[in-house]
Amino acid sequence: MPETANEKKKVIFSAIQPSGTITLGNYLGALQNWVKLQDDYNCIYAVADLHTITVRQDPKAFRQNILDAYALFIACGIDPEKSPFFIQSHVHTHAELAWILNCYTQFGELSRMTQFKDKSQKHADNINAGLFTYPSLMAADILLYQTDLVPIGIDQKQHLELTRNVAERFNSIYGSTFKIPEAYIGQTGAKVMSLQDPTKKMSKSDENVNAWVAILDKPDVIMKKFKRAVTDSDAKVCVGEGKDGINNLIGIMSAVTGKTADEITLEFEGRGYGDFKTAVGEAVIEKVRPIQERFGQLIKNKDYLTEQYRKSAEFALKISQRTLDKVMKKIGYVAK
Ligand code: ATP
Ligand code: LTN
Repeated sequence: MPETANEKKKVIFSAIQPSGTITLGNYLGALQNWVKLQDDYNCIYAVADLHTITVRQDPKAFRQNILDAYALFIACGIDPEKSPFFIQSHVHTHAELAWILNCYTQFGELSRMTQFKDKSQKHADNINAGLFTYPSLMAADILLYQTDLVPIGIDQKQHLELTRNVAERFNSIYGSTFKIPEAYIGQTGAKVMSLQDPTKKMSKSDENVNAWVAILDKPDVIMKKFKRAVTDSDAKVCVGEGKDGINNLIGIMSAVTGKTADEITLEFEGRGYGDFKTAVGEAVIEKVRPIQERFGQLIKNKDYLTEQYRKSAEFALKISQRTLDKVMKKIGYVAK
């Protein structure tokens, strides 16, 4: 991509943490959009492994999760030849700009982040400074590439707002330095909910494994999780108030099949929840089958993966260094 990229296309940047197995929520809410955007934009994607150590990781599992995520995203359709796709810790400008942005971000702003509040409750024994300043690193990721659009799920909107505020603040002190990015929220699968508590988002760090479906879950596991999904006592397959579980299953069905909620309601008229849950399970299994096959081949091909993440990191460094140099010069640092 780099050489042939159309300069006029808008720049897209996004990243996902390799904090465990990638879920159906990640796929429908984020990855599926990333894949679609590749033709119309200059996309740059990353595995955000620096963010991940805000929660303690086991080194061996962490290394595997990073490589698995890298291979899985390619299996889902990210093409690193078209869209540079790198590992965040391989590109040193991210940590450097994050430090600088920390000094332009207020304590009060960071204290208001709901992800920080949620995660400090969940990890009460390790409320580290990195967890608190996490949004500055995310802002650095985005701003380094003069990004126009950031495809994210609704849960990340607050972080993007903060990124915009920090960028505007910096620009107003030093003159135009950063492009002000906008959120890009896909229509389908914007928020996939937990299968066990459909008022909460499906999250890969949920301790209840039945709450989420991993893209790499075996077909029988996927089916079991859907069969156990929490619903209601209404027994009618339709979107409605107080029907969070069914609303979520209809949303998932719609996102994986492309059918509308009305079409799904019509199809399942007069049929029970059991039938519907099985059908959703089957549709999801069909959706992930080719991805799983491709993942199986890719993860064995270490040379290919290494070549791709090295090439992409080289490209990302070149682009991001320009922004970092500009920032440092404006602040008053002495040139090397
Ligand atoms: P964690 O449990 O570690 O917080 P997560 O599963 O919530 O992880 P993230 O790594 O925070 O996932 O998110 C990766 C991307 O997937 C983000 O763009 C996020 O908005 C999107 N995403 C995560 N969960 C969902 C969900 N349930 N529905 C839709 N999009 C989601
Ligand atoms: N914080 C995000 C992951 C993330 C990201 C980014 C998303 C890290 N850096 C830059 C978009 C742009 C998350 O937890 N989903």
